[in-house]
Amino acid sequence: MKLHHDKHHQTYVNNLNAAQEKLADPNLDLEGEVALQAAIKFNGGGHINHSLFWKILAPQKEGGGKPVTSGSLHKAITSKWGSLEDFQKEMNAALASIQGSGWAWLIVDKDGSLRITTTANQDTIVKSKPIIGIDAWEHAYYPQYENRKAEYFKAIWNVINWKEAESRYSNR
Ligand code: MN3
Repeated sequence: MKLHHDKHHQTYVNNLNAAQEKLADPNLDLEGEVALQAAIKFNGGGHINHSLFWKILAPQKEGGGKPVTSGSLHKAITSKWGSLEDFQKEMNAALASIQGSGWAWLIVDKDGSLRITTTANQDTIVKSKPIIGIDAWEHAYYPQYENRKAEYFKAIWNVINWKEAESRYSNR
């Protein structure tokens, strides 16, 4: 599975920086400030989401796709979903349910419980900690899979960095 994201991640960063720069203008009125919030939410979310995405993916030769079966995350997933396969099935169903652009997430709530959720556009996870995030924007799969979205959702598990996921969960 190829990754195509470097340039477009930079675009979110550039647009975030531009919006933050404008926000720092002492002559900006309140209307201007409010208008910039959408750009900050979108591009800031895009930056945060992709920063996690790159960490949570790894090429197969670097261990991508290889579940860590000894750790606390694996234990928590199998106790909630029965098996890793059943968890992946539910995550893929969440990915498939996204209308338009968005992300699917495995998150851990403050009480330690795991949950699958989705966000629209570049909305990011606040208040809970994302463990795995999967980009379900068309740009994430179209270059390699065209409209075969389900194939992308299946293949993404071959490059999930379970070591990183485990460490995000156990260091929460
Ligand atoms: Mn993307």
